[in-house]
Amino acid sequence: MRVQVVIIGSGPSGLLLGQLLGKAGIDTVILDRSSRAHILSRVRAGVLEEGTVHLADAAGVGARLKAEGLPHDGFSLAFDGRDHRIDLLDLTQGKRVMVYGQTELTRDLIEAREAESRLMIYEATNVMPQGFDSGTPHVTYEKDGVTHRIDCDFIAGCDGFHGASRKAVPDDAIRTFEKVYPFGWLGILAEVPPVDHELIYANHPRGFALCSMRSLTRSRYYIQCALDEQIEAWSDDRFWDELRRRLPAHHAEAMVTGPSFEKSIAPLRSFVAEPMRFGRLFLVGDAAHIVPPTGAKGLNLAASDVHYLASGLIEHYEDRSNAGIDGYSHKALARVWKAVRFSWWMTSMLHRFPGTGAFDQKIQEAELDYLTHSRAAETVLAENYVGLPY
Ligand code: FAS
Ligand code: PHB
Repeated sequence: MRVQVVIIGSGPSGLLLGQLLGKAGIDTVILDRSSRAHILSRVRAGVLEEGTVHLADAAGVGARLKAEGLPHDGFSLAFDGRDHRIDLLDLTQGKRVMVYGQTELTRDLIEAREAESRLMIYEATNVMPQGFDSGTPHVTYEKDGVTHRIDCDFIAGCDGFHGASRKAVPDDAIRTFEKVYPFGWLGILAEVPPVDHELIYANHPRGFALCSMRSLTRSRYYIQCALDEQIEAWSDDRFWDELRRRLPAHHAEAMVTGPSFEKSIAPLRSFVAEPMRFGRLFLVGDAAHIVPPTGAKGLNLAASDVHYLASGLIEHYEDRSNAGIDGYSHKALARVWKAVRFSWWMTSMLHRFPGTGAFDQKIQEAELDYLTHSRAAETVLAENYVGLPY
């Protein structure tokens, strides 16, 4: 088989890229090691930047997002028993974010690809990008006991942090930067109305908490937890009690609790691989970078990577110009590092770090105090949260 672009990974990166290239008449195949059902069972991000919404529109999946997504004009910081609202709309002269689950966006993208009869190969094992630094880029994989080969012009490694694409790059050709945080997030989903109409990011001596949502009847909550926490040790009652202890009293009293139907622990890390291009192989999204979810940037960075790469590949085929693909890594990394900084800053400001000394704790409190008394400080937070320009 031969296609113009092989996409490894059927998460938001791979699916968005596949749609944008397909709309431009570029033929692709998407390979994923997981099943369709498993991909659609994953619960991850919840906040989309306007750029991501525009990209979803261009990919032909904007309708349900706009009908069911929740536009949010602001969010609150909660600490010292009180709230402080960050008015995104005012501080950014009209920008906002859209609350819409990554699971739903993934479903919309898969269904759009299927409706356009574009090739998807699930449960492909031992997927290997090859020949990307020579003249014969191709991908091999196994399915039903048979080894297959797909020849192509380009390979998009959209296979996430644990994927095969980044690992296929020779060690001397890639440089990585990493920071692992000494805590994780324990998250639940429950069919209960959210505690507030906007998100609440809480800094509390017992640890960070986040009140988010998927709809007006489905809530998404997180609490900071130790890295060695076991899900089995967290009953719903224990979770709800801990979450309420970390929120100001008026939120704790108003909270509607109920049975969770999803409960998971995610570790937090910052990670960047440079460069993001190796000959005919491009790394996209989590395959190239990871951010702690505090700044709601992971999925949105995947979207801007896709925007840069899709534009470059379309320019290659339509205008016979390689300027876009040659500039992909530099352009993507410039935006990635600013989002990595913001996500690190939000995480540092809102979490309680084990072993933090009295001085560092006072610095964190001063950071929050400065934010609540300076429009300039709020504006910096707001413009990063809604997403820096592409
Ligand atoms: P993904 O990891 O989503 O997709 C990669 C795909 O590649 C998967 O379908 C996988 O099955 C496939 N794959 C992997 N290895 C393969 C191989 N060897 N061969 C073939 N296929 C392979 N971001 C936020 O903004 N907010 C959040 O709250 C948030 N929470 C998260 C929680 C968790 C547990 C995780 C892991 C991430 C979270 N993220 C969050 C980040 C997340 O949303 C990512 O940024 C987003 O999924 C990135 O999309 P992709 O780059 O497509 O990678
Ligand atoms: C979510 O709803 O899952 C979510 C929202 C905002 C974040 C992280 C996660 O910063």
